[in-house]
Amino acid sequence: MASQDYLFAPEILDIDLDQSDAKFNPKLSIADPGEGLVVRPLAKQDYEKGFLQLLKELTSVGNISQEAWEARFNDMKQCKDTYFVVVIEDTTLNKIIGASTLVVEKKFIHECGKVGRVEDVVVSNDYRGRQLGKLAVGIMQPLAKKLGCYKVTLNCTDSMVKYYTGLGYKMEDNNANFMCLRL
Ligand code: 16G
Repeated sequence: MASQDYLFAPEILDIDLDQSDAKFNPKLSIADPGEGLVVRPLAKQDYEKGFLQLLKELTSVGNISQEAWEARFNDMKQCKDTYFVVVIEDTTLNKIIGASTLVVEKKFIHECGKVGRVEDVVVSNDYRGRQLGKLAVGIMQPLAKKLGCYKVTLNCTDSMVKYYTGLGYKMEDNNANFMCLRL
């Protein structure tokens, strides 16, 4: 296989899922996420592996040319230590079937602290029942910790609140409202 251009160094995913509030039964690890599956950073070559088609299961994606894809990928890669798009590939089909993103936001508050934002979590409907949603979200916690974040946040629909609560996320008393102004 031609060498892959990864968004971030694969060694960064050398983390222990046991440090996540998400509990797996049967046990899963990043090195062994299930038969035929691999967890790794997004690669430039994933344009050919259905990454954008997968995102369409989450929301609108539109038509993205290979040129536009590569430009955005390069931009994200250049923003060092900021974008961590993690994918789950079914290597038997060369297809991306799950993904989640950690965006690391640098702050002045909390002594120049960092906040991890979990974004664009999606697992193909065809792979339900294999704990892969839990895996995609569960990875983000030890990853954010390893990258020095003091908290991880996400926004979701009302129907998903219970799901994320089960993975350790809480509505904070004075800070639970996600507000949005669409442009
Ligand atoms: C969900 C996603 C968010 C994504 C948004 C897209 C998670 C935890 N949350 O809220 O990351 O950006 O959907 O919705 O995956 P939009 O197309 O309305 O912006």
